[in-house]
Amino acid sequence: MESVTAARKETTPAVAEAAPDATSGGQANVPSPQETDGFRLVIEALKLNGIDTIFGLPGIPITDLTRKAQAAGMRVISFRHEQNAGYAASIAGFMTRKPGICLTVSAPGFLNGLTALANATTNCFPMILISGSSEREIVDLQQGDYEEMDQLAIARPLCKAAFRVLHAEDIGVGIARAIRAAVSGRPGGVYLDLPAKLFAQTMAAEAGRKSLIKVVDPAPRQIPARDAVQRALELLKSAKRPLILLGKGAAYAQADADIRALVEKTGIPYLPMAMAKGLLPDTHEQSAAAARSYVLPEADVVMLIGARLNWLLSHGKGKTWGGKDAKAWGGQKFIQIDISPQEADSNVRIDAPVVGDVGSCVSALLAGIGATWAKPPADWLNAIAERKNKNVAKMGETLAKNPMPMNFHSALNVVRDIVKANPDAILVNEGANALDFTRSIVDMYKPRKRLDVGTWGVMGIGMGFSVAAAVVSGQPVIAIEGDSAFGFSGMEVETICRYNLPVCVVILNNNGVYRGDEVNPTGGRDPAPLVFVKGARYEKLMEAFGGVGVQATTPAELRKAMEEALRSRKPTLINAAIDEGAGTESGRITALNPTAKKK
Ligand code: OXT
Ligand code: ADP
Ligand code: MG
Repeated sequence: MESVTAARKETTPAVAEAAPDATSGGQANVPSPQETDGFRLVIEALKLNGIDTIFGLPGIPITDLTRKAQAAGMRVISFRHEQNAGYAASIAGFMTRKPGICLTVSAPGFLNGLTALANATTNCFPMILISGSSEREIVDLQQGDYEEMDQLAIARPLCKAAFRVLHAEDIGVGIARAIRAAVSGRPGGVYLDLPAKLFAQTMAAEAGRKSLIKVVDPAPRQIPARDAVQRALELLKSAKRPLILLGKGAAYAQADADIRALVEKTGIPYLPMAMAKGLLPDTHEQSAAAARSYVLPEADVVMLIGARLNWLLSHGKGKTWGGKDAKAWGGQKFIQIDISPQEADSNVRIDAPVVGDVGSCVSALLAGIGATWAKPPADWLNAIAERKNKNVAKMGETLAKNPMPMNFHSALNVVRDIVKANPDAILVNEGANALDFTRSIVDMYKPRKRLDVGTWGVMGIGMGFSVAAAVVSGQPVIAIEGDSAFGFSGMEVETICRYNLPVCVVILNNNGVYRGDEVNPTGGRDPAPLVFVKGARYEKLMEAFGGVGVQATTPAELRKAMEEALRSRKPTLINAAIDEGAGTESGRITALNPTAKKK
């Protein structure tokens, strides 16, 4: 820190400014060896903090930043639309616990990235959206600058923190603050505004180097209070029908071995939220996923680990939890492990909040459990096993059918086998029916292998997540996409081909949003609002860029194409033709969809 003040003293009077995109081609404004500039300082500040990848889309004023970052050895992944770059950055943050970087141009590029920033904040994914911006003095007087917009003000309510850097010597502090804000406490999105003029500012190279900050311990452990842990253990001990709920905060924490030990040592059945699937293998005997609608209302003590009682858990009350009506409490007592002290009581009373990071909390609980912890009563475990076996057998029967055309089950039966044979592959998933059926049919075997629409149920994450997952992990990616969902980011198949990523996209194509068989009730020429071109050949899109395109009309064709994609690691798009009448409105969340009263 000492160096920043020193640097400012030394250099402020000497800071030079020049128009950055006068540098296009990277030729002009090259600082002398004794000097550095805004471009270099941004890159060096990121690299100093172990950030080696940028997801973005070039243009004024950040074109040279992308070039120079690549020249400096960073991985720069260029997208076709900033929203997809933003989703890529956010999921890279989730997978690595380092902030994912999305880089955009000003106003429209910034706005395109903003949805992903807001989504990252909602999902507690650490990400930094860095956008170039136009001339402050013109923007603030609203004099009509090129891509004029007060970006900082617009971003602020949609993210955890928003900063602007005006002087080259403050770049180190700006990046350090952005990193800390993104990953400390509850992770989230951060906006960093870099005005065009900043990039070409020069300063003495030595002072510039000293102004950078390597962030020490960016996400400090948060140790839970001993009495909070004790309270939680006592409540858990008193339970007759305990249940553990694992959320994506638990997956994010990368405390996999301790979480598994806690579940196994207590013998408590657990339910994984969608992105916590695989934290323990879905085939684990303590998984209650196949008895969800039984365990939620029947449990008496529920321990939430990195999961929120939001809409996905019916706010912890109502009929899902055995309440008498939609708002009534079901009688459960809750233990909640969360890094955010404000999360407890957000929906129902939390009897034992344990505030801290999942790793520290779980290890404290493990220490408190000791060697003599009694397993839950056998009648509870047996009752769950009975429901579970019934559901699994029922699912088995459905999966064994081979209807023509294919339905979601017969297609996903193939995906289920392929994922089982390739447990390191990452599964990206979006759609409505395509999402819900995949979640319950396709078992996951390892942590953080399932990436999906998350807290907002947002469509459009598909190709951005796939690109980032492949880039960050080097593992093959299988993207199971509804045909509508795919459309939100489909152009990024070019990105997948350009970087030659091992991504196998499977479109479960039922010709529309939810299903494809609706008709215009007026008999007019326009199609119904939810249906698409029948029998669209999405696989041609992948072929257009040199990837492999396959149309699959049977499970056997789908299996062959997926096996080949995983073997070859070539970008592949399989267009799986699904019965257009197979889906239901909004998938499993039909009840959330208001419909006009039927006469
Ligand atoms: O216990 P019960 O009997 O109930 O059974 C449960 C489990 O016990 C059982 N189960 C199992 N059985 C046997 N074996 C195993 N292994 C097993 N595992 C589970 O199965 C059932 C179900 O289990 P589940 O899933 O755990 O339980 P449930 O009750 O479903 O859980 C509740 C929820 C809420 C947690 C769960 O449903 C959930 O996570 N839902 C997420 C829903 C979601 O986010 N949906 C996406 C949004 S929908 C909508 O908004 C769409 N839009 C609008 C739009 C959006 N979203 N975004 C933007 C930017 N613009 C617009 C659009 C446009 S979806 C959409 C496109 C849709 O069309 P597509 O073509 O893409 O997709 P298709 O529908 O395929 O055509
Ligand atoms: P899900 O949708 O899987 O239920 P949510 O996104 O709703 O998961 O909840 C995740 C929760 O995990 C958030 O409340 C967040 O504060 C918390 N969280 C995130 N990272 C950590 C961590 N390292 N330690 C503790 N809690 C965390
Ligand atoms: Mg569809």
